[in-house]
Amino acid sequence: MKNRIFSGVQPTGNLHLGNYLGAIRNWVRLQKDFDCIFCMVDMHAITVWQDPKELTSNTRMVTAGLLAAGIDPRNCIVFNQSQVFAHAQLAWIFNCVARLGWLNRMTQFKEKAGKQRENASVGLYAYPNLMAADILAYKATHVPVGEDQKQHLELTRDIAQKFNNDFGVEFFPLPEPQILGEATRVMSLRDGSKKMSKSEPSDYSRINLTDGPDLIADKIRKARTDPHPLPDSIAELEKRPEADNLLGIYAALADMGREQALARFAGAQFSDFKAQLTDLAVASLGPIGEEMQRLVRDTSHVDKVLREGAERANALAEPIVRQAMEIVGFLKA
Ligand code: AQP
Repeated sequence: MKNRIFSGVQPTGNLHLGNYLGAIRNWVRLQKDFDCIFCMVDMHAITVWQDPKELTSNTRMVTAGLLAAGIDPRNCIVFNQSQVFAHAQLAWIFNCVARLGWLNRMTQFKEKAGKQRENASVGLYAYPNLMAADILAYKATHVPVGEDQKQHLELTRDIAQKFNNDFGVEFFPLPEPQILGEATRVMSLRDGSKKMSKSEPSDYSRINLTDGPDLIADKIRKARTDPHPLPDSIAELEKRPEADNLLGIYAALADMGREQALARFAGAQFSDFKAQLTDLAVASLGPIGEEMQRLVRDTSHVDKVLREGAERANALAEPIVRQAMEIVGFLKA
């Protein structure tokens, strides 16, 4: 049996370069060697307010992004989370397995709730338990994600371990994170200390997969940098977050190591480097963006992919979650 991958993306806005380099491009490469399940996690999305119409259209758009990037729904399962009830059922069990102390350590909740902690939804706090359920409902063994999700993956392993210990079973596997490539944490183009994110108000903080060449060029031109030429050592680069971010993006898009990219641009002015980065970004993302726009207009195709994916996902998850319910001691009707 091939190892099984589960990974998800929130339909909270347009896909950006961080989602692509940190996650989706790796998924495309892994689909040959693993059984893959890719999920539009709409139940995670509503942990912060989503306009219902936008949630529907974003779910289609994010699905279109996966397909345009090269995810093949004939080989992989592609679906939206809310269509498969097993996720919510298992999440409730995990709400009762995970400890408050564990969730209190989650940095994503702290960042997203910010100073409005008392006003954050209960769902935002319990988000990592639902994520554990997403993965373990399929007994997935590997989870390709960006660096930002590493802590949630560790929590998933803790939950699986505690469930197995509490009930004296070897039921859930402890899934391995796969954090791959040179751009595991792509930062905002406006602030090298913040990650590139769909929900950041400034569109100029990110490159969206649907941005055309002129907009990509403008965003890269206006990306924050410092006045010095690019350095010649990684140690120097790491002291300059914005330069480090742009060079990391270049290396990832060119499929080369950071050292190799730095050797190419050591001593270069940002204007020259940015022009080459723009050409590379346009060449890499342009075809994906165009295909995405085409698929977004073909809603019946996208909906069919999601419907068929949900049926296949349900067939895998339902028996696993049913067994978990029996282990817990829930009486079968
Ligand atoms: N900046 C990033 N760099 C590298 N990887 C990233 N990912 C997200 N941002 C970056 C990875 O993309 C996958 C899908 O992420 P998500 O949409 O489920 O959630 P997120 O991490 O909360 O992404 P956003 O874009 O920041 O969304 P909002 O603004 O709604 O919170 C994950 O594998 C993630 O690691």
